[in-house]
Amino acid sequence: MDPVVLSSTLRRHLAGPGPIVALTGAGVSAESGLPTFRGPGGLWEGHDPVQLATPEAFARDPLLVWRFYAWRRASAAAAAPNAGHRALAALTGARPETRIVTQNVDGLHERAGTPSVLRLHGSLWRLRCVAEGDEREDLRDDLAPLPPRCRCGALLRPAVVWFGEALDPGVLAAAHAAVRQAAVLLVAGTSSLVWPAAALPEVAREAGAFVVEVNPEPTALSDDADEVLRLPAGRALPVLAAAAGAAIEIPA
Ligand code: BV8
Repeated sequence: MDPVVLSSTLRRHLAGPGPIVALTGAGVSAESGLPTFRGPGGLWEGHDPVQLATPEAFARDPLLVWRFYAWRRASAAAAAPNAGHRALAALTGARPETRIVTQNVDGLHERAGTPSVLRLHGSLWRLRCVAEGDEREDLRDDLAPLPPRCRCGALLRPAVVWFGEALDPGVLAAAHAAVRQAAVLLVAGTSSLVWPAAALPEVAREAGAFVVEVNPEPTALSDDADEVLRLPAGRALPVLAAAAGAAIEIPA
């Protein structure tokens, strides 16, 4: 496989001062075997995930939505962080001002060792009581009988942000603050179609960040990125992290 070659401009930006921020999407977990939302295999039992990830679907059929999320939890639990997740964790270790902002809910950045991940869309590993509203971490392998219920008797739901639901304002504000400070924004594994996450690269650019897209396919962001690496995240992120000072082996 040809080595990943970075431009001198990109190398200069990565080696320079200032925080590096990564905005990641489902594509960063693709090499861990987790299907993306819009890619091949993105369907679950013939259902479009986007149609299931809504409060309306949950209200209509909580059991169906919970079967989908129980499958997502089992898939994520069986998956391992890949070289892309590990590279970002190593970068955070080498340059502690690095921030990882993710749209993913699978927990693989955390399992790779990234200490504090800004989770824009919540987590498969946290549940919320629909009556009391409180959230709790729940790592159980098996939540049967589905749909799980709170001690109070009300339904529990995945503590993720569904389509049509507002993101946590504190998390969104922290993500905006992070990208506004970024010297370099790495946008990896996202089709840049889902708002308000898709607004973050423009916020970064307007504040002076050098924006790099890592994606084997063109996206809605590609024309506005300062540099595009048409590569899978598992190949590109280790090289980018090493160029930014992380001590990691570059997979052959
Ligand atoms: C909001 C959690 C307003 C759940 C997710 C009508 C009504 C209401 C809102 C809207 C509406 N129409 C539009 C909207 C806005 C809507 C939106 O953006 N819709 C899109 C479809 C147009 N947004 C919302 O609803 C947001 N909320 O607007 O609220 C509001 C405000 C105030 C008060 C009330 C309401 C909420 C959006 C969050 C939805 N939740 N996830 C779950 O995961 O189950 S989004 C979900 O889909 C993911 O989290 C992720 O964000 C998104 C998928 O996007 P990607 O991550 O980019 O994945 P995708 O499959 O698209 O692309 C993968 C990419 O990876 C591809 O480009 C591929 O080429 C690449 N790739 C593949 N392999 C690799 C790779 N890259 C690198 N390496 C590889 N190996």
